[in-house]
Amino acid sequence: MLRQPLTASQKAQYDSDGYLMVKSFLGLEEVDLLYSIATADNILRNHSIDLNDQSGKRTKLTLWFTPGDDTFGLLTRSQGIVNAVQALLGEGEVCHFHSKLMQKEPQVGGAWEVHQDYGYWYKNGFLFPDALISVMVALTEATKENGCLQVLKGSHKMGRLEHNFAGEQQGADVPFVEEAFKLFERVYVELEPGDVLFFHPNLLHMSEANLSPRPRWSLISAYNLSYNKPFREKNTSCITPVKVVPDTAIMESDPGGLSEEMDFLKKEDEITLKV
Ligand SMILES: O=C(O)CCC(=O)C(=O)O
Repeated sequence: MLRQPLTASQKAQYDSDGYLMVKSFLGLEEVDLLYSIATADNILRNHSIDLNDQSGKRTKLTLWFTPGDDTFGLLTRSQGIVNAVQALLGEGEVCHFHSKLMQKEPQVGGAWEVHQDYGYWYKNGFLFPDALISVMVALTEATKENGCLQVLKGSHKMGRLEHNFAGEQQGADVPFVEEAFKLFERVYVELEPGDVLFFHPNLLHMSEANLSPRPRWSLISAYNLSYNKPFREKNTSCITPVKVVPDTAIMESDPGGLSEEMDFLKKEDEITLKV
């Protein structure tokens, strides 16, 4: 499927709200392929790690750095996504920091504390938050009921807040979060499979546990511009320009999952986790 380039008004919306949702950015056949690989792939399952929220509920994710030639790698390197990231970040070479497959299982999928992604990434030593972005691709529907992402619209304008451990996650400084809730509109970002959400690393966001009978799976990929060299990050994918492939490569590829050789995040690395 060929994707439309983002317009100037979409870029203006991202700048002012801190996020941009694009409906049906992926076609349903692409999502079906990705979701079927995600749910069947043993390598993805074997490399998943659990992160507990404050109530001890488990959230499962699999994170890798360098995008490969598998179907997920082709998606994250595809022209349409890279062009959209470029349009939102501006000049510079687009690099893939990491991707994580979020597996929010029915009844158990844990919550995510209120945080900014830059609350984590600052600790990796990235100097320029505006050169980073998260791209969430919905593989299943995400609703209020199954714990969709919630954002505080416009909160990225506050800049970076302090973050502290909350369970096994990082949470933004509570008094600042309380003030932010008074000022900014809370938006439940409900997505259908194939919808994509781009969001700024200083946007405050969170999600509740999935207490519904339905799974909520998504892929969240983080991108960076190559000039933004982190001084505490050993992995170099975030400063290696993406080898772009045409959008059509996703469906033309031999549908395959990730390789065992990939640089997956391990549980012991979690201390520096950005996830
Ligand atoms: O998928 C979710 O529910 C939240 C994930 C999140 O907040 C993150 O990855 O930064």
